Amino acid sequence: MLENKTMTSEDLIKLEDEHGAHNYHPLPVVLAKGNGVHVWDVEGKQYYDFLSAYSAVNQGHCHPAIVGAMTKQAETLTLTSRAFYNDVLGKYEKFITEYFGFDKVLPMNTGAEAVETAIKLCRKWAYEKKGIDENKAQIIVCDNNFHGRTTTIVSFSNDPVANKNFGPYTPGFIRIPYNDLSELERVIQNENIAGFLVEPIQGEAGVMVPDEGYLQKAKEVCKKHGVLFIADEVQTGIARTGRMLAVDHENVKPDILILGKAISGGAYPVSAVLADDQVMEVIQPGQHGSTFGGNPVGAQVAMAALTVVKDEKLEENAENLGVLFRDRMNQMIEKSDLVKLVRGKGLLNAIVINDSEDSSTAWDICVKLKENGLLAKPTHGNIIRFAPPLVMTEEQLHDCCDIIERTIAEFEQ
Ligand code: IF1
Repeated sequence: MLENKTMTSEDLIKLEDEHGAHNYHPLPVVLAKGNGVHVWDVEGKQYYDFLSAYSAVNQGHCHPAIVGAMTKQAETLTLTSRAFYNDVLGKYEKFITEYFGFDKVLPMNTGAEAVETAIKLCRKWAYEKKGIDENKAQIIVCDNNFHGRTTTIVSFSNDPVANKNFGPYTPGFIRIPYNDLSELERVIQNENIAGFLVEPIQGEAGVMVPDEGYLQKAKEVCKKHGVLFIADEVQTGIARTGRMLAVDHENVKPDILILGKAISGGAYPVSAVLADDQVMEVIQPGQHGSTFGGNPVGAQVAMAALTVVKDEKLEENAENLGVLFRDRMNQMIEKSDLVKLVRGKGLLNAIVINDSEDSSTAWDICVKLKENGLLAKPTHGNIIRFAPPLVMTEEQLHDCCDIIERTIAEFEQ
């Protein structure tokens, strides 16, 4: 047996390198512990976490209410499959549908599975309710989308890193520019359009915030043409952008809502697809499912995690700290040649480095940030995403902005 306590970060990185597939290129830090906004590496060094496991840990690391709910349920009943009922799922389904205001939920585990579920649901609805001819349904998606890693989802990505040599690709998707209503209106004329799948803020693309009114108008256009508006809130949901859902900023109710990541506070893989009856009723027994989806541990974890968001007023905190963060960054940018701009909503933000996309500056800054006690990850070459847990205090955020400012200054010379 390998003894963790006798191994250094270097040893553990080497282990992964030798025995794990090389499908990631992590920052060279090996984490061993987390609590709230902080994580600690194997050597005991403390960091602020400014990634939050890609916005899964909005409630902070190892939140006692979430971990408590998880361990209590894990000691009682972990999994029954959906061949039998369990005594938690129904309570969770009532809880989450009331929480988000939909008739029904379809529980899954990962974000990609929930996106797949939404695609299947949309297509089935199109054939059985809208009357599109079999196998003709098309779903509109956006350039630079990120919705997960399955073969169907990467089929409609335009990122060659995500889809090159994974073909043949699943047909049935039409890609249009993000934040472009006239293209949406043009393409939606096609009578075979079943749905419009969109991220309310594009995460992987570099925290691209659309123009105000885009989501509301897009929803109107969909409604006018009998097309389902499908919001992927896997990353933007659960108070991350300063509202429970990013679509709440524009008072939009999606026809299909996709949730993942932070509905479990990062404690356990839980995802969900929500819709009203006229859509969800097209799914009948045997037509879709998952061994783990709707398991009692996940159900308890999600109820606890969503309760924490309300009890601790995380929407409000994300909104307020977001304003403060972008203020501090803008003050820094005024004096900086290296950082071009900051953008985002709530605590989903990014800074753009004044450098070419293929330079290593953003990566080098993240390595330096790590040395200075803050963990963040570059996206698309010259962009650094900043997404701390939403349980951060104002004082901690100022401390973090000081670290970022100091680190950037080291690169300016
Ligand atoms: C990785 C990004 C974040 C997502 C949206 C569905 C999924 C995701 C809008 C799939 C997942 C992840 C996965 C993670 C990197 C990551 C990410 F950089 F790619 F954009 F969050 F910022 N819809 N996002 O963002 O959810 O199946 O992973 O549970 O390592 O690939 P999943």
